Parts: sequence; C-alpha cells; structure tokens
Amino acid sequence: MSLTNADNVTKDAWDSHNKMMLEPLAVNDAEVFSIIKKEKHRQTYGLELIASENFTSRAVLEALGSCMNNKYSEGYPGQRYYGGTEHVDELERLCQKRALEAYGLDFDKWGVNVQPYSGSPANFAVYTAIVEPHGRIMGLDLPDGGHLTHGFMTEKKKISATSIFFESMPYKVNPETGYIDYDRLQENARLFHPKLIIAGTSCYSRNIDYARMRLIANENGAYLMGDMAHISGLVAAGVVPSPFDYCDIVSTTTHKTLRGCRAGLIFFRKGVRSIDAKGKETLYNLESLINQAVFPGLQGGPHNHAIAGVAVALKQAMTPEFKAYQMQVLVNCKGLATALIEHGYKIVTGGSDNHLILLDLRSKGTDGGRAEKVLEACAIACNKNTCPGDKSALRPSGLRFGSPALTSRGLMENDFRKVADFLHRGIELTLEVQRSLDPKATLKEFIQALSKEEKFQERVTEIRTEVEAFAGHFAMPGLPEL
Ligand code: DSN
Repeated sequence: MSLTNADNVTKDAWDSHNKMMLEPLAVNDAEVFSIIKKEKHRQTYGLELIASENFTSRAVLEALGSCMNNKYSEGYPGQRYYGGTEHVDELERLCQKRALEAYGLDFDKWGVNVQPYSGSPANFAVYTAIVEPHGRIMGLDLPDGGHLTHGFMTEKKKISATSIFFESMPYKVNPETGYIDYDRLQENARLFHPKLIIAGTSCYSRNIDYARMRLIANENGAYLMGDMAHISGLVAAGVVPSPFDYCDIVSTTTHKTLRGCRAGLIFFRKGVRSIDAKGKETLYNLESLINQAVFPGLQGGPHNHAIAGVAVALKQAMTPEFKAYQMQVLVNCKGLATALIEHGYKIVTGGSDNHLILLDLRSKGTDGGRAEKVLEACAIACNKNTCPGDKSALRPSGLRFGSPALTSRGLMENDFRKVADFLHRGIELTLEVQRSLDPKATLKEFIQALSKEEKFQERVTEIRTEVEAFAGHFAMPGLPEL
C-alpha cells in the first residue's frame, strides 16, 4: 500500500494503525472492556441458576479467541471453496472424531456435522434436510417444556420459523403430573402422521422415554430426532439415558451441560435404516442431506474458532473429572429440590432426574415474573417459566433453576442448601411486596414498588450483600481477567 495515496494516509497514521492492532482490549476499547468487566463481576458475585448456562474453561475461551476466527473455509474438510485450509481441515476432522468418541459412537454407524452456529440453526438444518416444505413435525410444546425450534406457535400466530415453514402439531405434558403424555402423543401421531418427531426439552426435569418415542416414530414411518441440548454433558458422562440408543438424528448445543463455547452439532445415523420382511435393506441417506442443509443450504463459512472451542470441550468431556462433575450436577440439583421442598415449595413432577427443576409458585400465590425480578435484584439469576396447566404464557407461574453453572464453580450439595435459603428469602420478599399492592397490580407497578420503597430496598440490599459474599467465595473458571 502506498503511503502517499489519494486518501492522504500519512506515515504517522499508518504506524498508529499498526500499533492499534496490537493493543490489548483494555487500552484499545475501554468502553467495551468496562462492560465486560461489569459482566464478569455480575457472574462472579451472583448466583447463576439459569439451567441452560454454564461457565466454560480457560482452554475453551483461549481456543475461541484464537486466530481460527480469521479463517474462511466454506465447504467440508478436503472440499473447500478457499485456499489455506489445511489447518482448519485438521481441526474440523479432529472435532468430528472427538464428538463421535465422546458419545461412544461407532464411526461406521454415525457421522457428525460440527458446523452449525448453534442449536436453533442446527435444528432448522435437520428439518430442511429431511422434512419437505410444509411437511409435518411433532415436538414438545414450548409452554410444556419444549423449545421454540420444535415447531412453536400459539393459537393466534406461528412464532418460530419451524412452524411457519413446516406444519407443527405439538405434544404435551400431563397437566396433573407434569410428565410427558406419551399416550396422547401416540394417538395424535397416528392421526397427524409426522415426518419427524422431536424428543427434546428445554424445561423438563425427567428422563425422556426414548424407547417409547422410537415406537411411536416407527408406527408412522417417522424419523426420531433427539435434541439433547440441555443434557448433552450428562449424556456424554453416561449419567442419564442416551438418545443415541434410539434416535436417527441427535442435535445439540455445546455450551450448556457440555460446558463448551456456543455452537451446535448434528449427529446422524449411517448404514442400514430398515430391513423389510423379504430381507431388503433400506439405507440412511442422512449424511449428504444434513451436510448440504447446513452448507450451502443455510450457512456460509463455519466458525472455525467455535469449532476449536468445541473440540477442546469434547476432549474435556471424555475425562473422569468431567464425569465426576456431571454426577455432582445431579446430586446438587436433587439437593436444591429437596431443600426447596423442605421450605414448602412445590416442584413440578415432584423432583428431578437431571440438572434442572421447575418450581411451581401457584400455591404460594405469586408467579415467576415477579419472583424473577426480586431474585435478580438480589444477584440471583434464573428465569420465569410456564408450569403445566398455566392458562396464560404471559403470566408464567414457575421459576426454572439449574445446577450446572454453580457446580462448575465448585458448589457442593450443602452449598446448594444455602442457595435454597437465599431463594426462599427472595420469594418471601416477593410475597411481601405483592401484599403491599392491590391484587390487580401489574408487573410494572410491582417493580416500581420494589425499587422505590425503602423498606423493600433495605431487604434487597441485605440479601444481595450476603449473596455476593457467598458467591464471591467460589472459584470462577475461564480467563483470569475477562
Ligand atoms: N434458550 C435456551 C434455554 O434457556 O433453554 C434454549 O435454547
């Protein structure tokens, strides 16, 4: 580049540009640096109970922040549309190998695509691959614990693109028990004849009966897809039933219980799909359909930095330490459930087989939205959630709590009892604020009362101070500063 071109780039400006490119974030962009520092403080001194979140390791973050971010590599290993891809090819192949190994899969029977940017694009790629436009899918309804991308729509509107471009018929949980109503799913599937049934959840504390779902899929000649996003770390550790035993396809995110960076994976079966009465074999053709749907169907260049981070997380997921961590996730979740039940709370389904619980606040006379706001003010992060039987998704009566993130910080079962005490105090405060208001007061009025009235602010400060002192006690995985 000429230093005396039409734009009058001076040598000084050029030198300073080159210097700028080497500056650390704190020097180069103090504003973004300070926001990140505030978030780091929030994560370190708060209690993170959002069931889908986790704290990834330093090694994963280093891979994620590496030069792999700079590389374009549209295509697949050995067949790229760009030059200079020998190292990203090696990385993607390594990530594929580790993904299959982490789940104990036979390389002849399973393949994997490691390019999806996250779980939602992964699911859309699967539907694009195997369900024709307006073909039929069945997933657990969002208010019952399913995910947006499992075909979510309301009575009035198709919300998720997965219900706009595909015809969706949800299945439900039994409103009395909170367990998936497999009988009703079976009856409805016999009428609807879906092309694809999705066995996956976002807020369901019990193991899925994959064998039963396989049976229902077979009755209808449907594919069965497991969306194990929430439980993929638990599955890798072998502490919950595996969707791989029964599903044709398994999708996942990589940043929840798996504890990697944000990305998605799609596993697909290869080889024989079925053999008819005369012994004639039908083969799967999922590999080419899914690979084409991901690229060039829906995505451009893979995020090679994310693939690097996922590869690192998958290596960690094959260690005995990871198994010990996942076992502790389960113990801690059960401990939290027990302590909350002792405090007089109702847990949907009565407990948990996995990393999350759903607290039903209806019997307490409050709802998830109000309690979530009070807990947030007290430095406790969780999310409101509908409970089975809720009449309106606008006023969800539950709170979803997960144990993965705090377990990553080293909290043990007794610590989770303390967490339950904090939750109880926050919910008691919610009830007090509510009692001070007209029963018809809106959420906005509730938040105003909470933040304006001195007596409530004093209580918030008291709980928050204790929460911060408690949380600050535990180690935080990741990069030391950011
Ligand atoms: N939104 C995530 C969750 O919180 O469960 C799933 O994508």
